[in-house]
Amino acid sequence: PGEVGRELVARLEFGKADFVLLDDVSMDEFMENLRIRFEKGRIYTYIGEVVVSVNPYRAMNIYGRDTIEQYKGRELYERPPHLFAIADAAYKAMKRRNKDTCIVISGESGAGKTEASKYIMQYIAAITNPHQRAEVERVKNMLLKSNCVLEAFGNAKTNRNDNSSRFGKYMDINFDFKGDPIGGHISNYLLEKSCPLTLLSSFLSFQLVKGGPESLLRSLHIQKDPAAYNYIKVGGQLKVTSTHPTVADAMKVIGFTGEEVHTVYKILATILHLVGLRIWFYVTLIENGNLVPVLAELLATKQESVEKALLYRTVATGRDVIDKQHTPQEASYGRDALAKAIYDRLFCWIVGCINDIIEVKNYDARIHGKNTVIGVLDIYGFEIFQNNSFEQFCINYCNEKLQQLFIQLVLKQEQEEYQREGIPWKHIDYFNNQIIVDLVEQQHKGIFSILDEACMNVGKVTDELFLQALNSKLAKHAHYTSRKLSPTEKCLEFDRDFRIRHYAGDVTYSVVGFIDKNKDTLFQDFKRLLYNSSNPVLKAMWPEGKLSITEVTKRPLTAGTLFKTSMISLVENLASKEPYYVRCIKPNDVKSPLLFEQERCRHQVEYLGLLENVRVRRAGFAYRQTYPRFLQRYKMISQFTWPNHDLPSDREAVKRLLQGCGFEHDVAYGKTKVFIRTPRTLFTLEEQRAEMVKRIVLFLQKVWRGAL
Ligand code: AOV
Ligand code: MG
Repeated sequence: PGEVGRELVARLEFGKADFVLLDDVSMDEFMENLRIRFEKGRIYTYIGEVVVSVNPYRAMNIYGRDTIEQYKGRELYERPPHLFAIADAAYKAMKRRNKDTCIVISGESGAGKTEASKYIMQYIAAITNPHQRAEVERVKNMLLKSNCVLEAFGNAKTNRNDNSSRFGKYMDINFDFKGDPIGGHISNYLLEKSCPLTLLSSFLSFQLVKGGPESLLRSLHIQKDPAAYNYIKVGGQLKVTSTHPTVADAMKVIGFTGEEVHTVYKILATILHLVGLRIWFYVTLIENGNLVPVLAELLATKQESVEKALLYRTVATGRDVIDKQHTPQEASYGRDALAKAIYDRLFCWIVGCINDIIEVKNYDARIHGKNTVIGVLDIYGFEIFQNNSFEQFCINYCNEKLQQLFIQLVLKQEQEEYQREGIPWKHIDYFNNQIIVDLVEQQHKGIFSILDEACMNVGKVTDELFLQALNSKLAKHAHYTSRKLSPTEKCLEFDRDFRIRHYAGDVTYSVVGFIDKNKDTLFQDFKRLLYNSSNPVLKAMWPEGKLSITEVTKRPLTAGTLFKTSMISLVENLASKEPYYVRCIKPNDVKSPLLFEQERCRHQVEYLGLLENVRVRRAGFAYRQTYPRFLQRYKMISQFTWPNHDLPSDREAVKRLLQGCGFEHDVAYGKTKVFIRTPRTLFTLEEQRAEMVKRIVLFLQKVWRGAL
């Protein structure tokens, strides 16, 4: 009775730690449990091995050293649900079974993905390298510090999140045979270039305008008064976000040279000045020409070259090469494109440097040693803004891909396996978003292809023509509509709107800017300008500036196609690993630690497919193994199977073994595999095995001594 009483109290107080334990799998019960746990400060709950996390919007005292110790080496169900448990599970699987694993963190913008990824990294760093090997410590330190640098350059304040990731990050951590981290690799996806201003306003104003020493500011020609840069005002004021104040220090610790850090400052200052550079509206002339020498100095090039690159482009006509003057509009476009491109190159260069620093150095480990990987994916979440453009389109497509992966791995594969194995199974319905993925990425018929086609048209290319093409090709698609196709709909207010019914909700996109952003043109003259800089760091960022005008012929791949390709390979990579999932939920839109907005949360639970996840999980089995391997591990716990069995098949032997242990009610026998429903059964088997192994060892030791 004591046990039952405690259990009951715990239940009433904190809700159920695993949604699988709900009495009735309904949306209402699910939400009730989620709410109770959130209100009691239990922000993590399981669905089997999936962690559901609700952003607490307050500091939680659950990430300290003592908590880490509690989770280290434990099985998933032995402790209350936690990110650390999932990190430990991924780590154990990697170490014990020599498998690459990955942790996929998903959820909408502001749901807590980036924070979760950092806690996971911290946990892995804390539990490894018990012998304090210096090289491993170095690698760990680099991996942790790199986060702070990347965030400083790649995060920004948005309406949805004060510290929103504007780039996707996938980080592989490599482990040696001892299970210690020996290196890593970061892949970054689409930095949102269109708003370097937002990024800069946070970074620059904080780092330079406010905090920088006088001499540094002077050398960069930056004025101390932020008002001088009110053109980078975003959302009304120069915003200081949670940018780390010691980015430069962190960069130096990671291994950037003083020279490199200083170049980074110069590049940031260049962008700041470029954005402030004005072109006259009617003539192609620079209005505030005093900035030209400043730019030339910062970029280590000649004044004339800067001016020329801004106002002219070199074109090859037959055998002649001539300088053609831009129109004022072209010049303004070029200037903006340059500012964006410089920022993008800078970011990629920083990622590249970090990768050089953290890559697995030890040649032996790389080539011969057992080298397994844990990947951690933290990407930008699904987002809907007032005005959604190409970037939101890419970001939301990325989230569709990840949802598809989740469906493939958690819902679909699971059910297919039961069918294959001939285990009685009642199919569980779920919404499969493949249709939306296809709408976006399909060859020829998908939106990216239609966009590329529009961009390739010779003659006048406009966003409107692109929209026309969409309308004519996708008119019948259930997840696509537009102003033209449904003129009466309220949310399709403008002629240039089209709407996609995403798995997570309807998003109206404005087609304005799609063509430009997809083409992502940067006049070759700028590339040459920067390649010819006498600053070696800057030069290294622009290798293709080496080509002369007559050598540049190939049309570069479009931004959309590049993004699509990178997403497809990301998902392939993730699918090749053993995945662990963290599903983040945002409790409210006002960053309150107290508010659990029922409808908002319910919507997320719905589109994340969590209820279906519970159903599949509940009807399903936690553990499965082929008969021979199962026997290999557990045959010593039964007299019928140890040391060998004389039954007609391994399947029969496993059956006999499990009957003997009294687990008959908790298992099912497939064609090639045995399925075990609850993890507890497996723990019991493991315990019995450990006990037998101990006895066998003792016995052998006796025999051995006797023989001596
Ligand atoms: P995101 O990564 O999911 O959004 P973040 O991880 O940046 O969201 O979380 C947003 C904010 O919520 C953080 O800045 C914290 O203030 C708070 N928060 C999140 N998780 C926790 C936690 N475990 N404990 C305390 N506070 C937390 V985006 O990057 O926008 O998709 O593109
Ligand atoms: Mg983030």
